[in-house]
Amino acid sequence: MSKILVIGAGGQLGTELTKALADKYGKASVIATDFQASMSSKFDYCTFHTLNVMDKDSLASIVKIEGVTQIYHLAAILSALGEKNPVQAWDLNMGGLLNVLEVARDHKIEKVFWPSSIAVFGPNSDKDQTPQKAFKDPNTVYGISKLAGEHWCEYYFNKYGVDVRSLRYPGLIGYKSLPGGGTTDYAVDIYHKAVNGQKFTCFLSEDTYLPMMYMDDAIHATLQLMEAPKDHITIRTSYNLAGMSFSPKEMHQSLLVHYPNFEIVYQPDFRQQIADSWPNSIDDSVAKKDWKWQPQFDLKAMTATIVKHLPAFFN
Ligand code: AKB
Repeated sequence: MSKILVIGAGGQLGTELTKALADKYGKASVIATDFQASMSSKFDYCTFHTLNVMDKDSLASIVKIEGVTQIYHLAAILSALGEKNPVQAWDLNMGGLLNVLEVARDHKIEKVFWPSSIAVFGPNSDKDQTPQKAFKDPNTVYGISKLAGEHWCEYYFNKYGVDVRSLRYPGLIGYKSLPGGGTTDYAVDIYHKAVNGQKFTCFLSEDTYLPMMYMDDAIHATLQLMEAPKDHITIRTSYNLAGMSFSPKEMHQSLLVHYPNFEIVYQPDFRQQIADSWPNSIDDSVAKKDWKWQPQFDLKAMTATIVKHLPAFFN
């Protein structure tokens, strides 16, 4: 039986991915971990340990005691928060990944998943339909750590045979947990304001296009990548992944269909510069070819789903 360790399970992606793994492989197969002990309340359906990924000995000990065979390492400091604490972001994003790769190598872990991001691209990358192998000059600490991390993943695969797989997620949008510290997170907060009848102040300008993805698509892509036969995986850095692209103005329009009085004001801040350095849209044809990836949600479908479920979820 597989034993799947999720690191950073209490975060935005971890909350939903851990549940999806338990549904797919069985509750007894999943071990959730988070550095905050209070997150245990989210995981009454599976084993939970408090774990700081910077503590390599504790990580190795959980892997040994639980007989872990796969690791999903999701803990990271995102782009906007990273710019406020650059050294801390680098330490966690790089140090955490290296601990996971070393433990995976020592304990002969079968598969590792690690998320990269569209943040690996920079101001001089192609803006539209950014190709898999586009020039990359990230200008955030988060983006630099993700680009370096991608090369570490490829290195551990080539040198030690660690089967690490990775996706360059666009901005992820879900309603089951709150995001923390990202530049794309306006697209999560906006739903909470609309549903609660409040005005939304957007920290990006109205025409800022960014690649985004509904959480269900991100979960499907992750499970699909991890299930793909090893010889189908041709990218050992990280796969481009696309769902949809839109601007805050288009998002406002999609919400006006459900909340005709919903108001938005624009007050761009330091996150505008981060967003301006990222692509408008992504070419994910290599993922489509290698493991038959296909997104299901566009902006209209995502908005209809979220406004239907969010009120009940948070009340
Ligand atoms: C962020 O905005 O920092 C993240 C990302 C695109 O990786 N959501």
